[in-house]
Amino acid sequence: MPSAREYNFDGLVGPSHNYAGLSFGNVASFSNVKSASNPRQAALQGLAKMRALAARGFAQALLPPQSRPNFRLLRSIGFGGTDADVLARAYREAPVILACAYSASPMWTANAATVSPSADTFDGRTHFTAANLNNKLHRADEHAQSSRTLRALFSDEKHFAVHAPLPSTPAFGDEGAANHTRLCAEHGARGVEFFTYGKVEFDPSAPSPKKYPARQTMEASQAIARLHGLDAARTVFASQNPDVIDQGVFHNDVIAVGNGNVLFYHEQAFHDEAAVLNKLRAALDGVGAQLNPIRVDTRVVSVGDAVASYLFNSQLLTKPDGKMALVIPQECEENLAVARYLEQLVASDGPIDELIHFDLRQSMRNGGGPACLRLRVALTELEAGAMHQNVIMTEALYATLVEWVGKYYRDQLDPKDLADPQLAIECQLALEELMRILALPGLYDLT
Ligand code: SUG
Repeated sequence: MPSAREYNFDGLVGPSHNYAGLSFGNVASFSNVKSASNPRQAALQGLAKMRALAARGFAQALLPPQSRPNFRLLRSIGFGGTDADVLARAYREAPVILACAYSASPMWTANAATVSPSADTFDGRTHFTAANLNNKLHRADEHAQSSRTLRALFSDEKHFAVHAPLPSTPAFGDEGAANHTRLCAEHGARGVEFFTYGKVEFDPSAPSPKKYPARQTMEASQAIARLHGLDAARTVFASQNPDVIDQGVFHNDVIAVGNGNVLFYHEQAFHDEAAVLNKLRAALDGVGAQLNPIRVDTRVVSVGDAVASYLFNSQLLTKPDGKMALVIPQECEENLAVARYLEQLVASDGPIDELIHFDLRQSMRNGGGPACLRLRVALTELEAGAMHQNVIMTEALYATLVEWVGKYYRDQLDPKDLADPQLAIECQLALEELMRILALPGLYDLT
């Protein structure tokens, strides 16, 4: 069995990062609507996380932002003329749709795709499917660039397969890795792929939320598992608890995270907790691993505290000594119940013995914590060598990108700024230079 490392591909925050309240069901997005954002700070906060984790020896790379505003979207719905005409009329007649076209949401790369490492798939290649994200207008077109980006980074078909996204229709609502976790003895070994969903499109009697939308369907999860050629004995599907979706858990990664043989989760995460644990135990047994569940009880941390602090939207990273570090947002330290819980967690002699916290406030205010900001791709040494190298985080790349951000990013964006045609030009210039920095000349179609 070749050994493998888990690369975390963090989303580089784009220059149009703003707060438009576009995600019904995502509490932070809704509560910060129309406040001023700071794209420069957002990008620097994300880069600081990448740099610090790379410096600690974790395998760290990035996924570039997408081209904004999305003129294709605006023109397809009848806004015509010059680019400046399109922006002016869209701002006048449909400001929310203009905000959708400007959203920097591709920064949350956990939603970019679902990834199955080569150890799990029928043909021994790493499989990717970009998520259609069809539940929200501002995210529904991301898959086109996400697929293009993945094909550019993972172009060697001997090692990688990039599938077309699922059909963009409610039955196949797919939100990528935000509802997918892989459990295993070690990254290079065969693992168990664990898919969670919020509703079953064709079974109205199945559990589903009442207030907020369920973004991932069972039908989508099953389709991905088929496309990636996963073995049924090593694949587990489970329903989220619809009641927590209605409390703001719009993706399972807001209430659970897995790494290695550890599943760190909230008592109320799943519709049927006991069945989930039994299935995971049995499947892991088949790959010679033993499930290590870390359950957080409601009486210790309420669902409300979990959503407010993003305790579970953390990254669980295996360190060279085999112990794990939990990468958390600063908000966890500011929530009394969560901070107290974490203190006791790292002292408990369990698998998690360290907390690494980051200030990711710019992203958090749109409902994106450490885990939303990264896509995990476990790669063998051979596969890592076959991917595009210039997206791997190094001190040199960090320094170049900090300078690039300083040159192109504004430090304040108000809702009215989206009408400024200069902003669109700045965004385009920034990406043109980024293509050079990352040595990806055909990355964007900027025609
Ligand atoms: O899809 N927020 C994102 C946050 C994604 C978090 N991802 C994971 N949990 N994996 C979303 O709801 C807000 C945009 C705005 O309101 O301006 C937004 O899209």
